[in-house]
Amino acid sequence: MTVSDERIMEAMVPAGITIASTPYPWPYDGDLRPDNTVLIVIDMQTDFCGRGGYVDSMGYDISLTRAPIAPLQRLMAAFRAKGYPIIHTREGHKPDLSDLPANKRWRSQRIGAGIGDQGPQGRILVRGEPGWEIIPELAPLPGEAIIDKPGKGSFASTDLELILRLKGIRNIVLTGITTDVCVHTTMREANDRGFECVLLEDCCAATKLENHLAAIDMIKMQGGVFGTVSKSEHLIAVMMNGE
Ligand code: C5J
Repeated sequence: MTVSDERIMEAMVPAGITIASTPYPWPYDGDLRPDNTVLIVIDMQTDFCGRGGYVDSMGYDISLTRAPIAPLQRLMAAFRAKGYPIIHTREGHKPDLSDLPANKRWRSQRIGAGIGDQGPQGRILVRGEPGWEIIPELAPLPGEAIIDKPGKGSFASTDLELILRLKGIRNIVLTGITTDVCVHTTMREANDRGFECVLLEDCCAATKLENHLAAIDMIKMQGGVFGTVSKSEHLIAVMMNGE
């Protein structure tokens, strides 16, 4: 980088409030407030991180997808204490499976975790079943929106965008599971709709560590192709101390 490149980069650091993140401080323009910023907690359901749920039934190690629980508890406490909104999502299908594409069901059946089939936590990924519930450690509080989605992205076939626009939200903090599937899909959808996104890497996880790391790396390409990546401690420090 030349001296003039460094000057250009310095001039582009915004004057307002930002958090340390890679590849750029977030949000890009320093406009971080409780009334324009939301935390989205994606799919922290028994099916994705509990014993006998969908991910467990597929044979993956749920200690990976449980790793974000403690950091998320701290982050959610900070959001609630400072009056920032939280939105939760749940992946799942109607009991009659009318919103379950045949190919999604077929693919799950092939690996022994058929969506809609009976499992130890009730019918797999079906709304209203025990496995579909958000885990008690991260239970939503009354007044926090819950988005039920039939797919991987949180915008497809849901009213999430309407809710965000009506609230005046423009900054989105992305967390939850899994980094490479539902979190990434939601981040891409949000970025394409003009939202300013940060993913908190300690508050996300995948069914395979390499996929979590690769998904994080992808965000950092092209100057932040979908947004930027940070850790919860940086955001909590700014929210609690105004640093
Ligand atoms: C998956 C999700 N991995 N919540 N869903 O099927 O990421």
